[in-house]
Amino acid sequence: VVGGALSAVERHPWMAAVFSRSARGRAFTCGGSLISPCWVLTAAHCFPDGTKTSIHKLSVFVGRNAINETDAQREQEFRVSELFIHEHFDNTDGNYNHDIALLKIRSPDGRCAKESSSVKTVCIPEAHQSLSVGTSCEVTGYGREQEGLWYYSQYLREAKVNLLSQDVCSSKAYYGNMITDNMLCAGSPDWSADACKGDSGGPLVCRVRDRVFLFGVVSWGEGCSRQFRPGVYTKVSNYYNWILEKTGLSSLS
Ligand code: 4AZ
Repeated sequence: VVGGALSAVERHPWMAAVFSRSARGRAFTCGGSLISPCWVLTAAHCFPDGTKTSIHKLSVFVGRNAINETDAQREQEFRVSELFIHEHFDNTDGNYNHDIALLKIRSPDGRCAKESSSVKTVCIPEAHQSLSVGTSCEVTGYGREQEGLWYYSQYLREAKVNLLSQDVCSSKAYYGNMITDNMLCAGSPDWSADACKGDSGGPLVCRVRDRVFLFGVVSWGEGCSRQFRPGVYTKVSNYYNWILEKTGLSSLS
């Protein structure tokens, strides 16, 4: 996150961190959001091997403030028992269309996430619900604090960004025809705040009548905090029924 502030997982208790085990140990891979005790929503592009991804190499933490420090008091660790990548995820145009995936999580003793002050689920907006242009939302993540840095943030950070209209975001001065109806754009008016590398998969949340909803999944952008290059997010409300179908849950709000 660029141009934001230090957060605290208690402020965004649905925040999940996805790690993947490699020859060189455990590597932070992506952010995610806890949408029900057993399910984390993230981005499809976090899994470049697609459906061939070895789920046994994945682990998911919730309730964690730092990516490189354990916090036994707060955190809960899980393995992944199922991975659903959206069937129509497509990057042939370089724009990550349908950039959404679900992880089913389970602890070594077969449990799902347990609610606490640092671990809670986030609401999913109803199918095709949209908010008005200019709505202030928040993006969180452990990603870079500046585009040019080579390292991620050590601690969870948050920034306020405003929703942009589809027309503006797909105008020539912005992203043109890269923006599909499955995406939404958000940025700060002075381009000072944005998601950045390492924030992918993580939440863009907006408060509606005192409840917090997951409206976006960090997906892509040209660089970070560049003028006329807002952050692009997967439009979660388009996937309400897809999420119900894959999780088998009967409601999400
Ligand atoms: C990335 O590479 C990335 N400024 C994520 C978000 C944005 C840019 C890049 C948005 O993961």
